[in-house]
Amino acid sequence: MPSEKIKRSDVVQTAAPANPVVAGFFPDPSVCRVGDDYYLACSSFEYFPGLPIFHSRDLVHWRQIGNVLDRPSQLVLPQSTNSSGGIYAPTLRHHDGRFHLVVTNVNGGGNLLVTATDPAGPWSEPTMLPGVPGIDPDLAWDEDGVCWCTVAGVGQVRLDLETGKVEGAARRIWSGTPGAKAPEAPHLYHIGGWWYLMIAEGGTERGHGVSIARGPAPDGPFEPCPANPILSHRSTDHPIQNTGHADLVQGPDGSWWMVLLGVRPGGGTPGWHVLGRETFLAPVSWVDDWPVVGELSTELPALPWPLHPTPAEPVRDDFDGAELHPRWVSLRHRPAELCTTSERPGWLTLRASGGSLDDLNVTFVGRRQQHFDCRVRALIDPSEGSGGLAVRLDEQHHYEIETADGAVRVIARIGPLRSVVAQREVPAGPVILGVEPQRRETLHDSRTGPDTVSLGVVEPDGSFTPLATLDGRYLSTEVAGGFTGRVIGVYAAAGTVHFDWFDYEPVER
Ligand code: 6LW
Repeated sequence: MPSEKIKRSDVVQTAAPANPVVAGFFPDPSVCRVGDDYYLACSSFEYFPGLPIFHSRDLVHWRQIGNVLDRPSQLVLPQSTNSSGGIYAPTLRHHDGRFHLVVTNVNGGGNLLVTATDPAGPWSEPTMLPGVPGIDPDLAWDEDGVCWCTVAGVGQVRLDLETGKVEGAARRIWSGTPGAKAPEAPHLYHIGGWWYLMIAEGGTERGHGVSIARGPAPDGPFEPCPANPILSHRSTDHPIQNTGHADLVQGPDGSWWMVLLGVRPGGGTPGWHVLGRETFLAPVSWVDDWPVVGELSTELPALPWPLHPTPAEPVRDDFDGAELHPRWVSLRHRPAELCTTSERPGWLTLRASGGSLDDLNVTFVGRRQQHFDCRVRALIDPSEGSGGLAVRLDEQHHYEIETADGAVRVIARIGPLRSVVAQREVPAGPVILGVEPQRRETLHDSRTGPDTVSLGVVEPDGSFTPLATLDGRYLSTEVAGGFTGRVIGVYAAAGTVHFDWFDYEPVER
């Protein structure tokens, strides 16, 4: 078939199973197993819809089946919600025939519970849990059906799931390893004859780790594992760093596994990670009734059960359907009047609300950057306004290429500084804009950044002309701070802009 006849939406991305099992900014994984099926949910912070949820049959191939909080009635992220605020770490469990998810909205009412019979949705309206203090709530049920809710710190309450009320005051059940900061992300499990309390500690940066304690009852008393932390990559040169915030699950053959967050820093010193905190998988064995975490590497061990590859993702989103794929996220909300595929069929129409990506209320819709090297393109019709294609970390850290009135310009916002770094004229009419992050393979010296980000236009002959190639470190978590990662997407800066399609294609090097 001649290549011009191949529809871009038929071109697919294939991925061999490898760690991370869910690449890009998908942190704080919580996992549960129901028969042969596995489900996993991650944090989403200031983005709407919230709480991406994935399905797998083999623990290594995961496909996003929806978002748990996908209706404005379930998820209120006030305009004042700061980047890396909003929706923090969830716990996903299946109990009595229903999926239960507890999570914290740090900017919108604290802890909440939602339930569903189908994890792809719809999920219930939230039950607010005003008596549950702090962040990182966990759920576990004992033999009498009592629900124990454990939170960062590490405190615990008994919870009535019908009313959302707690019984008694929160009780401190463990403080983690003496001297280690931030005991958080607790998960409580009844395995064999013990109740295990697993936590993250050391902070979610390079010192991050996983520790565990066990006791005879869900409320303790707990004795710490002599081998704590049972997982940490602190002080190592391991390519996966910041490892922690874990959850346990059994494989199809009864073996034990851990999902956890980690990052892949690049560049020289101190190392910068640009894809956010990602979800990894590690094997677990048991010695003397304590879990021992096996090799965590970018290669996965051979699995003794059949693999179920997920359908490959098309490179192109052509905006032909009424709904956007669940991978698309907006900032804080997505009002239909500002973001719609029904105004011009086959196109995504965005109407400006804020003036630029510096604004909390900018109209932006994007997807996570999931590969170090990728090629992103979008066809924009700017005849009724201005807008473009952006790589976003937060309001203070973003690069974009924007078009209006027969011109394109590249804008860089780094901390308090904003600059137009390149501009050029283009023929009037629709323009194909492009962004290409590229990992640096060679370190010139100890200060070399992790990657470069080229922003430019596609010429009528199909070639890509970069207008600027910028250091990617400024769009890294080590520079910007916070808990998220890069999101690449389209936005409106003024008036109304229309996008015919958006391509995201990993580049093999
Ligand atoms: C989350 C905490 C953490 O609540 O980071 O790495 C926080 N662990 O448990 C935000 O993701």
